[in-house]
Amino acid sequence: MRATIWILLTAQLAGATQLLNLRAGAKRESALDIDGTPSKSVDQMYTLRGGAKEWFPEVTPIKYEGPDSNNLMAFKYYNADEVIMGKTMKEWLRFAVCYWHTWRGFGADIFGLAGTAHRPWDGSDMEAHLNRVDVHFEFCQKLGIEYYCFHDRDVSPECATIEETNANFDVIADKLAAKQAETGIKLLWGTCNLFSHERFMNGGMTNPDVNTVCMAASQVKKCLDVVTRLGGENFVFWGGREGYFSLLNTKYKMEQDNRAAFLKAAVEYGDKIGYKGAFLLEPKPREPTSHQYDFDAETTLGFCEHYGIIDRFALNLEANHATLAGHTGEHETQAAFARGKLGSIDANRNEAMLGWDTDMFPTDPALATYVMKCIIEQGGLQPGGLNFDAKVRRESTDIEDMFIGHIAGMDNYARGLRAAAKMIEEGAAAKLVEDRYSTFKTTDIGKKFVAGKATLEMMAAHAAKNGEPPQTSGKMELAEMIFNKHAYGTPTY
Ligand code: XLS
Ligand code: CA
Ligand code: CA
Repeated sequence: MRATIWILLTAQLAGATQLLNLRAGAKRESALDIDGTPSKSVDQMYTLRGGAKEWFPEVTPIKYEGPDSNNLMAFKYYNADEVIMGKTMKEWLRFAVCYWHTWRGFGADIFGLAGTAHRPWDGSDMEAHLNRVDVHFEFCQKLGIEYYCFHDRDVSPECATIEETNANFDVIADKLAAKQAETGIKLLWGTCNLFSHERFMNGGMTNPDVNTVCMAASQVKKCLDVVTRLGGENFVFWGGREGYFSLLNTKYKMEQDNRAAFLKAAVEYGDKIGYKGAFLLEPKPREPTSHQYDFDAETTLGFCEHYGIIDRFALNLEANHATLAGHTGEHETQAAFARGKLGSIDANRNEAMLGWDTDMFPTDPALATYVMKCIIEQGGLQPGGLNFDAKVRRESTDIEDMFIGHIAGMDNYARGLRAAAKMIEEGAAAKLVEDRYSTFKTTDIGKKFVAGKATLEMMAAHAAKNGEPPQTSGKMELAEMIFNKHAYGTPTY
């Protein structure tokens, strides 16, 4: 059975490589600069040599060329070492490439399970897994991205026994460690896939069968070992199947209790083995379950507070999950920021006309500006970062598109950083908000109220004495005008 699959895969791989070479020829003319002149680097990159030492031989490291550049394969706003408000851009932004969409995604959707993308690094045997490590680090290096993120099962296969699975994970970890040392690229976070295997159809941490909960525990234990070994700066829990489809077969409270017990056990184990990173929970309201327990930022923080684990967890937020919850990415960022729990960002965006998780590259200047404003105000995102949990559209089948998606996302956030810094330096936006709440600072009753010392009688007496307050404009259009001036302003800075 395995041998047959392997033969099929090999044949498919050979076919895919050929196909790419064919596409190579066909696509040459389309590799143009914005102004229509042929771009040498884009043109040449189609000559892919799958399996050769260099996977993207014609792509030279992407450079900053400034806002006036017409080169598609250059940064217009991201200038890694430029200092903005006391930190370099790369320190503020801490970009990461995600392993799952980038190397294991193939353009599948629910109406096209076979996908559309044929990559020379596809394959499911150990050789393919090891090859992908090379592909990955070369890609990160060429983009100048210094971090990456993975699920255990993205980097390493699930085998017949736990022993075999873990042994293979160690082999991959050896290579990841060697490549990290060679390139200086670091692990932003690791996580466990507790949702794809059929054993997790009823959940991982919240499975109704304790034997399956233990399978999840075994996976988390191993992944924590590997992430610790690789110096991972965060460990993420995203509970894709930690929720329910039907309340009629679900012990709601017990599942929440179990999840808290599981998370406590994971933190304890991390402490025991000397894991130094942060623990993050990633909210998402639904999909694949109809209700996921970590619904949104507030719900997740409430859960942590209720179970006494709030000091050990922060949030990893994703814009597309925010919109699924009926919020905006801005709202979720602010909700976490306000509680001092803005841990890391999965930088993507949703498609407004669709109701599911589209994980598109983050190209919205307003969202990037708002997120970067919060990040600047909290003095940075470290140990978190901006992870591109994003995939090229299933129609974007060229390898070039993977570079372009990342370049566009990086430039958008770099532009957001520049815009947010200007807005903060200018001060008009902050002044508008400060003025709006000024009575809490300028009146005795306001100061007492903020200090928690105003009784209801005191406040009623104040109202009786003061009478009707003057009408004060909320200045919403002005706030938007100031914000847009920066977020969408002429990009000359
Ligand atoms: C899925 C999530 C997932 C997490 C990591 O919707 O975004 O990819 O980021 O498990
Ligand atoms: Ca995510
Ligand atoms: Ca997602």
